[in-house]
Amino acid sequence: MINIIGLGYIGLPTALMFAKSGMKVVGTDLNANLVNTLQEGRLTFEEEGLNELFRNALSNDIEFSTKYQRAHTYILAVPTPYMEKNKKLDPSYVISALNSVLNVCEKGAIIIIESTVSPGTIDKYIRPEIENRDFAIGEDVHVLHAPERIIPGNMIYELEYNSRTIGADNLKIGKKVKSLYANFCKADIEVTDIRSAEMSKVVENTYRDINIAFANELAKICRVDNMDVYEIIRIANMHPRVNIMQPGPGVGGHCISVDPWFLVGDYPDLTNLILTARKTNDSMPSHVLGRIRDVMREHNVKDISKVGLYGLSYKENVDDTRESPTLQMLNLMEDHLAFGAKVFDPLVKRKVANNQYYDFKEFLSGLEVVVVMVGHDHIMENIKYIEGKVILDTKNVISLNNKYSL
Ligand code: SAJ
Repeated sequence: MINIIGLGYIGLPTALMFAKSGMKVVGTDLNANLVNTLQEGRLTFEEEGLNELFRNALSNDIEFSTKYQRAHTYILAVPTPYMEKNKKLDPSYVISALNSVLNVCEKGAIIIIESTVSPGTIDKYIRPEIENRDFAIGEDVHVLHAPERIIPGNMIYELEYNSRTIGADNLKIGKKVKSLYANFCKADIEVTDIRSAEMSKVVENTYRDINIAFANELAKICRVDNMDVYEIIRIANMHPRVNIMQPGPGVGGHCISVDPWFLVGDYPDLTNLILTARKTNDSMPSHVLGRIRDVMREHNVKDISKVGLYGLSYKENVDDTRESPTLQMLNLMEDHLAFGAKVFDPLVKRKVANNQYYDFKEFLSGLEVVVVMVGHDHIMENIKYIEGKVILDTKNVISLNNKYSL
């Protein structure tokens, strides 16, 4: 039996994949509402292919529980935020889950940390916690790090086809866990030491953050002299050794906008580039606000309630609003402009903002300016409804000539 601790964006799909592969799975989460919902056969978030996988898993051997159960293998997929005061990792959720596991686990149990952690976390927090409880690591319990790499919007595919990394104290236990993941993962699984696994995961997301920051800086430069940043990036990327990402209204989600801070927090004197990239990406909601002001001025729109923000999630085709650039911008707007822009997202059904609309046509009614903050497929399928309006397209997804860009 395998026990997955934490049934969020990573833990739940992972638990379902193990169940699909025929293993007995228990999914544990302290949130009783979440567990009840899953027990009633309802999902807690939307994701391409998740419903089908859920139905498949339910017909296999899976159960959901708020109680930690005795098992031989545990996978911890709990939140690992950073602390606002010093940008260092907050290990409290992992430590708490670990202690609950240690209360019930079998001798020789395998404890796999899947949550992204800052490099050194397992040495600094996890090993001492285990040893303080008089467990011998490598005998009474084994501890490993197997960071996930799946991207929201394509998680189910990537669970099966993305390569993975497993950090282990020795090759034997690493290979054992490799064969466990090979139950559903068809790609390469690389076994390394724990510190390298921790670091490589954070490095992957930091690389992406820096690349996006470069694109965002280019967008700002191009704005000054009215150059087309998308055309420039398109052409530059035709060079066989250049691969610049796309500018946008900011970097959201709970990974790319968080993980680089772990390095800044732990190595403040060595992370100028990483910190600057973070700041550049965090400055984009404010840049978009400036562009909204430009467009309003140019079209003599005085009333912010004539402006509508399309998209509340942190990126296209997901309903996740964590660290969403739109929400960051709304916070700024409350400070700088008379608040009142309308907001709408076809995928975000719960209320996350003031003046949020749930019907596209009601949202558009009376609007003069539509600001596209997220490139959901929905907006491309409904371009005809916004054609007559002034459009500020921060994601470069609208194929109309007279639109405004970043
Ligand atoms: N974004 C841009 N420009 C781009 C690409 C993305 O502005 O060219 C923005 C998005 O709009 C979004 C943010 O960046 O606001 C992050 O989105 P994302 O699609 O780049 O990444 P995440 O956060 O959804 O998932 C990342 C992935 N990491 C990498 O690609 C290196 C995923 O594989 C990880 O599993 C995930 O973080 C995680 O859990 O760590």
